[in-house]
Amino acid sequence: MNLTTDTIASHNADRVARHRQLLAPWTDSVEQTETIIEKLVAFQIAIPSWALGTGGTRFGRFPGGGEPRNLEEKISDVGLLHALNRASGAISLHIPWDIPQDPKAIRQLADSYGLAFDAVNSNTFQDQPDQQESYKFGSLQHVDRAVRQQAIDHNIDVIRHGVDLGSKSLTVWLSDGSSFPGQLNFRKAFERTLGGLQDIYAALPDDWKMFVEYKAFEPNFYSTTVGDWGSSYLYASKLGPKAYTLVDLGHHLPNANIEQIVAILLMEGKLGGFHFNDSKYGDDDLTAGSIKPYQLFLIFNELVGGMDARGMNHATDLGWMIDASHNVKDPLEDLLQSVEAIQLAYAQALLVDRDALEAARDANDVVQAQELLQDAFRTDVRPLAAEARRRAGGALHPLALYRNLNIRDQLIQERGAKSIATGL
Ligand SMILES: [Mn+2]
Repeated sequence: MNLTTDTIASHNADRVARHRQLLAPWTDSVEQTETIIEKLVAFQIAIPSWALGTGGTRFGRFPGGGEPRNLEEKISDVGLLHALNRASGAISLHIPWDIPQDPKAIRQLADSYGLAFDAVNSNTFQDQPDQQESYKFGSLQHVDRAVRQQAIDHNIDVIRHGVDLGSKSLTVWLSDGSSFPGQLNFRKAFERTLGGLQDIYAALPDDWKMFVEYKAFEPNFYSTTVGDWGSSYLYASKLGPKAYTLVDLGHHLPNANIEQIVAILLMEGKLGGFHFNDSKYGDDDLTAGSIKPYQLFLIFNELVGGMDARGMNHATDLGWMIDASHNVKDPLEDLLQSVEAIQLAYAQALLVDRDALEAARDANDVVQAQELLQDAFRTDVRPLAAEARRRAGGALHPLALYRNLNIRDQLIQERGAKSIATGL
């Protein structure tokens, strides 16, 4: 469904007086206000095609209805999010769930919503009905050359689909690993995986990036062949300059210091992109910022500091993507919440007084260093995010407008109460 500019304008008209009151202290007295708003306007977060339906758990799935039934409807859903918040201007596809039958038409459709195609994702973690070999014991790490070749061919196929759509990056997440001690020769698994990644890398267009995503555990529970940032960094370094590490916030062991990982990868020029989500226990894929907002802020603090140290463009030099799954929420509402949480953490990180922070560090003033970070984190930057949306043509309060328009009910009428998103 399409949102008209009139709908958004009338929503904003009802709220703009209050919004101006909240924004006034910023424009009156905070020097960086304009810069932060401009950076927020430019900052776009890609929505994964697989987060538009109800994900469920191993135990059950409770779909809310109106899920997108095909790629066109997935693009339409992301277009809707983008119309509301003007910060979701890209979609990340998953092959084979989202194979475009008519790439030209799909590109035009995405274009009509102002959407670009972010990283394309391959899938060798499950068997497809028509495939010859099984990934039960891994894909690129597999002892059988034929299985490895099938996985390589699939990834090259994914690159081709991405090229057709104007994507510029491939994300490879491998579920490869072992569930029991003794099952796998770690060294051989690494070497076979590296060999496969090299073949895929060789098929990468010159202006593309390859993101090597790591994950500490699950679906394998004893070892994972790309298990942590160290192994991802190792693969990416051996592959070459187009290969980077991708950090998924949920893919670490509990209490890992993700902000430090981010700082080191950025320093080495090997951080490629992000999958945002949040978690309490494992790879819970919850709404970004819903459980550990301070961690999200600390990560952005390192991102902003690290990108500025390398003269990088915040909006375009890293891949910003959400990777989440929704069990009990309307997926679109959840994604609106995630995007806003990411914007807020980013804006707070932009507020950090970096010169003062370095001075405090150099003076071993631990208290002051902590104060500087917490001062930024405890600042309510929501008026800045709202202003960025308003200026970009979005809604001051996307979630409120989504609810007022009963969009989910409209989607259920259009698509049915039992529609299931492809891939779920
Ligand atoms: Mn991920």
